[in-house]
Amino acid sequence: MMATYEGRYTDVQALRIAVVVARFNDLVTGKLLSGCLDCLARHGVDTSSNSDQLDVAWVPGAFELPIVTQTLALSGQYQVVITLGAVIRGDTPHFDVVVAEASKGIASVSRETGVPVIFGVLTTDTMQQALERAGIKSNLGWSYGLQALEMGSLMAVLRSATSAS
Ligand code: INI
Repeated sequence: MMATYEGRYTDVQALRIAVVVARFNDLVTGKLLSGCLDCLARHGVDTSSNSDQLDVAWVPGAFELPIVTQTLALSGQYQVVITLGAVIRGDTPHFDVVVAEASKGIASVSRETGVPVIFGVLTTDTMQQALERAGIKSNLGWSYGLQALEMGSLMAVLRSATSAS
């Protein structure tokens, strides 16, 4: 019989979540973090300062996201990690290098550790475009929070289904 696997947004009690945020362009990344935490809180995650469900790590820039994400994923303490960053082409001669290292690094951490990692790095041509995606028009941080809940839940469903058969 065909199986359909889906993550839910309501299975939050069993999740421990880490968020790794780049300080570079923190006008943008701080807003992404606010949107992300707002989404998690509205879905029942304890985002208070004494939370046992959520930890936040700050790194200098998007280039450093993979190594810290890897350390957190390997700790075995988190079911999902969210990365947040903003790389802006107009201000960044080595835009392509930073974006390539961040994206490849984050993808490989996720595959190699088996911990889902949400790619929340905005890559835009201008600061205006980044701000539009971080709150002026919509806040993609909110979507990254939702995607984290879905993936944390989906991986739990898959693990349980595949270990039972
Ligand atoms: N880091 C970013 O997150 N965004 C950027 O736009 C950016 N620019 O413009 O260079 C950036 N650079 C810093 C980089 O991520 C590292 O922190 C730095 O090179 C030290 O390794």
